[in-house]
Amino acid sequence: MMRIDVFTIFPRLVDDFLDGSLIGRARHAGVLDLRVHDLRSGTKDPHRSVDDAPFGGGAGMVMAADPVFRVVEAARPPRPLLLLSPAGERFTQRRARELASSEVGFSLICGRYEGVDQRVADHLCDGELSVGDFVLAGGEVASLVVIEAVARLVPGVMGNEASAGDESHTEGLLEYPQYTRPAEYRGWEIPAVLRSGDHRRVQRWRRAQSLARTLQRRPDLIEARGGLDPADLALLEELAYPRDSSGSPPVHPAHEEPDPS
Ligand code: JF5
Repeated sequence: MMRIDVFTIFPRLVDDFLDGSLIGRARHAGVLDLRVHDLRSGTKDPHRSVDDAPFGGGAGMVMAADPVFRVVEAARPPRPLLLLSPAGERFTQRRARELASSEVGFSLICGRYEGVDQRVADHLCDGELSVGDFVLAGGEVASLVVIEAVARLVPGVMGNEASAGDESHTEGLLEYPQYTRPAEYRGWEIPAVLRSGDHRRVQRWRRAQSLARTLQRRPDLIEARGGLDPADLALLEELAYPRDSSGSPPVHPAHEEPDPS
């Protein structure tokens, strides 16, 4: 069973979120061994303080090393042990897959205050992880992001049986648009191709949509895949950017997707 340990000064916040989500099911079904530790249990003073003023002066407080070392050493958590902070390595789907494929699991420390005593990162953790280029009040929400992204990849967690098989050729592209009933809503009709019953046509349309969306919204992702191959280019031209009589590049009204019909 995969074990995930979380170290935080807000254990109830983390616990309540996880139990309220689909992860709670997996947890209570014995598929995931999730252990949330209160960093305040590592304090010795009556005020249970985990923070202190920074050496060198300056505003704010710093999470002290000792409570963190004590609680982590008592728990003997699975490694890698990762500190969540804006200064960490970017957490990506690739990293989620790596963590999900671990036999033993992994552990997360939620930073707080203006930072964490550097000796935690230097002498206790195996690495630092960031969920994005912004600053949170603490690492708790970031830890939930990581746990949810990893847990949904673990077989048996969220009705997850088919693992990643059909992902390979859409890898690194944005999703195509999805529709459900009714076929016409407030005068907006779904693309006719989706009612054609022609599975091959639907698949080609969906891939063209994924490619066109990614090109428009996230050209960096196209670049990262090494550009478009000739087959993708042909599909795009045929279905997403059909040639018109004007010869000018396609222009789309704001908030509308390219009309592939
Ligand atoms: C934190 C010092 C931890 O703000 C974050 C964060 C942003 N991306 N990933 C994590 O964590 C809280 C703030 C300051 C340490």
